[in-house]
Amino acid sequence: MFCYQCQEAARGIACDIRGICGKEPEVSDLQDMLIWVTKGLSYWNLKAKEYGIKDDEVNLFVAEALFATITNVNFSAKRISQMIDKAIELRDRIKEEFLKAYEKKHGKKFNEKVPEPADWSTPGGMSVYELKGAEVGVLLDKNEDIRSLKQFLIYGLKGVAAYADHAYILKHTNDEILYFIQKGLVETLRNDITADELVGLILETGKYAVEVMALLDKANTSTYGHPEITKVYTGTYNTPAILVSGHDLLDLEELLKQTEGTGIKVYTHGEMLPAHAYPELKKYKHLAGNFGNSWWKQDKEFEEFGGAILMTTNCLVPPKETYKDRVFTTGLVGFDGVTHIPNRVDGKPKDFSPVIQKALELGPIPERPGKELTIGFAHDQVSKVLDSVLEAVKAGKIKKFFVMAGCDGRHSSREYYTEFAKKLPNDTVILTAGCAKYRYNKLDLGDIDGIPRVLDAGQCNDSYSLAVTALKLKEILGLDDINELPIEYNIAWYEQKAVAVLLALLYLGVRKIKLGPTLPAFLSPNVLKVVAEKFNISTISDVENDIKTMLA
Ligand code: SF4
Ligand code: SF3
Repeated sequence: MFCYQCQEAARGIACDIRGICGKEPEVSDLQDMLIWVTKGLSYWNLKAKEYGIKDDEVNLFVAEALFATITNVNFSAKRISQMIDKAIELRDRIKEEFLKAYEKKHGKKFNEKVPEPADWSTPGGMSVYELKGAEVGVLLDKNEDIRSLKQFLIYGLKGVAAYADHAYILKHTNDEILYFIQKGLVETLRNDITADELVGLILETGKYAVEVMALLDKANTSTYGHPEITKVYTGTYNTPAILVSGHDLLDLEELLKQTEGTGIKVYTHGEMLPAHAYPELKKYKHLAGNFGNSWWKQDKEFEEFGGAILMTTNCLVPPKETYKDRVFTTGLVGFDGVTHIPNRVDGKPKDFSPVIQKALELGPIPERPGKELTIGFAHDQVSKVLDSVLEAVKAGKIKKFFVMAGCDGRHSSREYYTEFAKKLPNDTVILTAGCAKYRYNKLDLGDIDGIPRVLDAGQCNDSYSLAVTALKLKEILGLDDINELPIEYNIAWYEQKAVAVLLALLYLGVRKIKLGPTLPAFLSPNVLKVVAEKFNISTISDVENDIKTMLA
C-alpha cells in the first residue's frame, strides 16, 4: 500500500504499512484498483457520450466509487471488491454500446489503442484485484511532480464526487459535473500529460467544486428548508437512543420517521449536528440533541453513548469490539463485521428496523446534563441579519472575520485551533463549517451586539454558504476583490472533501489562505512551491504570531 491522501499520512509522508486511519493494506490496494478500473469505465463512458449515449447508472457509479475511497468511508475489502466487479461489468456494458454505435456510424470497427484499465480483464476475484491494485496505485507515476499533481487532481475530484453523490440522493444532479469528474480521471491515464495541463485541471476542479456545493445547498434547502438559528442541547435523556453520524440528511429523515412513537430519541454526532437547524428535520420532537464531538473521538464517545449508532458517511473510526455490535453502516460506508443497512430499492425508504430494534433492546441510556450550542448560520439566515453585521463592522465593533472551516483530526497539533479561537480579540467573529468547529464551538466566546462570535454555517459543504456571504459582503461594500474584505482564512483540513473546498476557495479568488495543521503530504516540494507562490497559501506557525500577522 501507499496512501498519502489525508492530513494524517504516516510521518507526514505516506502510510505504507497500515493506515493511521486503520485502513488495512489489502483494502488500500483494492481502493487503488477501484480507482484504476473506474478510470477505464470513464474512458468508455466519455467515448459513448460523443455518440449520444448516456448511462445514468455509470455516471452515478463513478461518483460513488470515488466517494467510497475517501478517508474513513469504507474499510471493507469485500465491499470494495464488489464495487470493482461492478465497475468492470458497467465498463464492458458501456464499451459494447459504444463499439456498436461507432461501427454503425463509420461502417468499420473501432481499432484505436486504449489505455490498460479500459480493457484489463482476467478471471478476477479479490486476490487478483489486490495484486493489480498494488501495481497501479499512486506510485505508478515515476515523476514525483506529475504524480503529485495527478493525485491532487484525483483527491479534489473525490471531494466533488462525494458532494455530487449527496446531492443525487436528494434527487439533484448535474451531468456536467459528473462528466468533468470522468474527464479528470481519464486525463490522469495519460503519460504525456504536462504539469501545466494538470494545474489547469486542478483549477477547473475548483470551479466544479463551487458548482457541486451550490447544487448540494439547493438539494438540502429545497428539501428541508433554509437552516434557521437554532439552539441544540448537548445532553442526553433517559430513554432508548440512536446516535446518527456522517453527512446524509435523508438517512436521518427516514430514521426520524421510522422512530416516531417508539420512545426512542435520536441524537446527532459530528457532521450531523447541522441537521438540527433545518425546519423539516427540527420539527421532529424526538430529534433530541447533539452528543459528543468530532469523528475522531467516536471510539470513546460511541462506547460511552450506550445506544445504537448509525454511520451514514465519513468519518468512521474502526469500531472497537466493545461497541461494534451496536454500530450500523449505510450508504457507501462499510466495515467488515458491522451490520450494513442496504440501499433504497425502487425509491422506497431504507429499512432501519435493525437499528431501531437494537436501540430498543439496549434500553434507556443514561441521562447526562449538557449545554446548548447555537447553530444555523447558513447564507439565507445570515442574509437576514446582514444589516446588523454590517452596522457592527461600520461601528468598528467587528474588526475582522476569521473563516476557520474544514475538518478536525486526532493530532494534538490541532489544539492550535482551540488556542487560536480563544486568543482572537473580542472584536473578531469566527465563520465556521465542517467538523473543525468542535475545536472551539463549546468555548463560550460570547457575542457582539447579539451576533455570536462563532457563526456556524453547517457541514463542510456549507463552506459554500460562507463563500456566498463573502461575495454578498463584497457586493454591498462595492469592493473589486474578495481579498479586500476584512476576512482571513485559517482552514483546517483532513480528508478529500476539504481538498475540494480548498480548490473552490481558490477558484473564487481567495488568496492568503492558511492551511493546517500541516500541508498535504501529496504536494511534492516543487508543486508546493508553485501552490504557495501562485495562491499565497502557507501553513500555520504559532498562535500569537499567526493572529498578529492576520490582524495586521
Ligand atoms: Fe494514511 Fe490517511 Fe491514507 Fe488512511 S487515508 S491510509 S491515514 S494517508
Ligand atoms: Fe469531518 Fe470527516 Fe472532514 Fe465534513 S467528518 S468535515 S473530517
